[in-house]
Amino acid sequence: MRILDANFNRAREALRVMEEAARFLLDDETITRDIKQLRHDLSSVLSQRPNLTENRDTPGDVGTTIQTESESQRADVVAVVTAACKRLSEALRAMEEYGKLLPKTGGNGPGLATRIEALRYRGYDTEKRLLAKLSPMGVRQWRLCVLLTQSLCRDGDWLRVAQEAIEGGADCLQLREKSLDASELIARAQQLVKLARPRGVSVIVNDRPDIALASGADGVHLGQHDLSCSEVRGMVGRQLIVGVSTSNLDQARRAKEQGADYCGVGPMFPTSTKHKDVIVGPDYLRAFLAWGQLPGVAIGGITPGNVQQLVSVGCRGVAVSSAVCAADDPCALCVTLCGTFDT
Ligand code: TZP
Ligand code: MG
Repeated sequence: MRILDANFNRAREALRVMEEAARFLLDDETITRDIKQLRHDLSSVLSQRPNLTENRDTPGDVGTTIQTESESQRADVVAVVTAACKRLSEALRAMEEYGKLLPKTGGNGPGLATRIEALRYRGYDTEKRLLAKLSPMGVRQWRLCVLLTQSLCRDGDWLRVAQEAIEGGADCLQLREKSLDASELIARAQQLVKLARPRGVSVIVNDRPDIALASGADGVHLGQHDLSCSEVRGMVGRQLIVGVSTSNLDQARRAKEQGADYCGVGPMFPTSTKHKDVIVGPDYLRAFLAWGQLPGVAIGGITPGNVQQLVSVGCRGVAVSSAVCAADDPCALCVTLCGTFDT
């Protein structure tokens, strides 16, 4: 009974930690409601055992003072929630196994072990949904992000460039259009999501968190003169990857403080795609990599002819627009760019 009591508390506490994430970090009503229901169903299974606390002996519990290093520190909220999910499944499993020793009570319904087992499966499902939503799949180091702008594409065929970029190894596509109506932007973002998602390629929308959310894209990219990263985090929580363009370490540090997931690092080389007064060049990339606190993609005027200069200072990913969009063969160009990282 002490084991059941301890694990009942453990499971309930784990569910609380999970519920707070769904409620306050994700603002997700459905997952919050499901976790709350799980907590109530757990209590109702245990209500058949009203004498559960009778044998409780916290002062005599030899386990209360044993702590491991990893329990006292967590890297981020995802680690906190992951630990809570693990605690839940362990606690339910312990209750299920020891519950098998109990004589059945309360009629012909399933016994305690069987009912706890059903809760454990619901717990796994909830864990999966919660963690999937909490850590957007794309917070990773991309190798090649292709910025898609129709006016730069040969024959204006931006979707063909997107397809070829994926074929050529791009692992991220950014929709970058400065003068389209919202309805057209959403339609394009949706087309990109449909194309990219099954292939594990991320979709980022430039400037517009609203379009990113509405289209089901993975994230939004912000410049220094757009909505700030904190403002966007305030609006979207962890539902989107948020990236920020930076040209120096102060901007990178601020982006990190404000909750950015990655930085654009540039401009590396002169570019006609966007007006830039200062070319910060590979020196800033070197400093950014030495700082090392966020994933970054180098950007600005990158071509197969100069990408090696970046790789040789340790560059792990690039964002490229005109060189890919305007190429005769965007697929081959992407293959060449990606290939530089393998040498
Ligand atoms: N931000 C910094 S440089 C740049 C942006 C959007 C332009 C990237 O385009 P290109 O054509 O690869 O230079
Ligand atoms: Mg912008």
